[in-house]
Amino acid sequence: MKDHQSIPTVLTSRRNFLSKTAGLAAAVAAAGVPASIASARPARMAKSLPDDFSFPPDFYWGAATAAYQIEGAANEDGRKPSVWDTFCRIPGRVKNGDTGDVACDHYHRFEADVKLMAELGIKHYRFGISWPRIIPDGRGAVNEKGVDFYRRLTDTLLQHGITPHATLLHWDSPQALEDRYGSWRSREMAKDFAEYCSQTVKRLGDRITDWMTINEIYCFTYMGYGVGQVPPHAPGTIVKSRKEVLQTVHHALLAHGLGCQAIRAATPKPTRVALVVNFESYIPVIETPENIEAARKAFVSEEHNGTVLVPALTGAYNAQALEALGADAPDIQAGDMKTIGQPLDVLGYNIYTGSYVRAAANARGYEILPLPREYPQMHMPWLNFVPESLYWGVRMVSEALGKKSLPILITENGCATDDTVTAKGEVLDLSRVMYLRSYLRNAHRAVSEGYPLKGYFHWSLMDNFEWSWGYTRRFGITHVDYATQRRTPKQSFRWYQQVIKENRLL
Ligand code: GCO
Repeated sequence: MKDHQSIPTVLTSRRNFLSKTAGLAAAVAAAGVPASIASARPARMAKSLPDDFSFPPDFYWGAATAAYQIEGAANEDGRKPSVWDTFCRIPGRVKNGDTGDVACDHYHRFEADVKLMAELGIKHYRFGISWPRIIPDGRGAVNEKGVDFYRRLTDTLLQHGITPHATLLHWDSPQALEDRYGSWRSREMAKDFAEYCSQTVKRLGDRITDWMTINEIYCFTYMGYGVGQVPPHAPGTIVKSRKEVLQTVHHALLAHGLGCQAIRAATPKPTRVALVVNFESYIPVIETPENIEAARKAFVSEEHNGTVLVPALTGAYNAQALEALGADAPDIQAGDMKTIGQPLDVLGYNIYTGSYVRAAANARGYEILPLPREYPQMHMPWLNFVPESLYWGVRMVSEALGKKSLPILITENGCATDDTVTAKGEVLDLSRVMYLRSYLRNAHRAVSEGYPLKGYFHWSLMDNFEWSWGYTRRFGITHVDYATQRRTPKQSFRWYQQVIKENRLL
């Protein structure tokens, strides 16, 4: 409590004040003091300390899922296969040969799942719409039965006071387009995606006004077509050259741009359009001006951000990233970059981990630091515990890309833990609570310092089909017993429920 008493009570500006108290939060965190203790201030001090880890009253609390990961009903009501249905059937691609055929059976259980969301207290829900449910052949006839499912789902959400945020493509593109022209290898894909957006928004735009075009372009392009690696992502085509991989990225960006235009042209109501990116976050290993500058440089010029986030937000690939690609840079047609750089209403940010950087006397001016073998990791080989990544990712959109007032939503954040149900029927996922508390503290820091972070969607509402990991990895705050489809809220669900209720970090 000694630290608290040293907080000055007279300060010149709100921003200064909040950043000082946020600094304190970080110090408390570093000292390993639980936030609940940190915020339990003596009553006499309460008034002079406006910052008790609370969030602005209009901050969005939500949870996220994706169509293929939860819906199941793969062959019902006219849906045809997506590239993931096919990929799952290639031996050795997905653990245990798991598929999304049944997944969480959300297609049939959505009413109970929406009740669960209401119990959690979220007012915002991000979910995926399945392209092969709406247009089973990828192009051409619309399957109205598929549309009806999303009508029923969104009506139920709205009845419970939950705003739907729909992602139009979360990786499950129609297999028919893979068969026709190799999906993202063709420019045709961008046009077909835009038409799908248009048809969907025409039909559902009366009840959905928050749209997200595409989820994580990096994953289904770089990892779906990777040269020289076994791609862990559908369609799993190994193309001949790196240039062809970059071309799939370019086509996906184009699809996003054309999709934005199509949504805006088709919507019957004012709408907000977002792109969801899992851009990389670089954390200055020590917060000095030199290292912050190093983080800024890495943020814009490393290949992943330089070829996805940067063109989407600025309408140009990062020059250094392009230079590093050399002859592998994608072919760009006249007008493409303008289409790609459509103004966005919101940026969706999926953040799980990050890398530490420091200034270096090399041509790039920075170096990315390797993590030691014993660095803490969640139940996934890529998921290093780097809570500051959330703060630095948000900050760099302002600082490195100049997008100081572009609203940002954390559209995914969470972790896999090795959960089991106890004899008492509980799931005590305390490592997830630890993870969330630490990442949300960094969300709080970003908001406190005035960065335009407007909301947070936890990944995920419930355990689900974790792509090439099948059902062997659990990211939910609700446990799913896949044999019975029984849902059990975990300890983290109860914790998040209370955070939402009090609108502050606990
Ligand atoms: C992603 C996807 C999600 C995953 C989640 C955990 O970020 O990879 O958007 O569908 O399930 O991220 O890996």
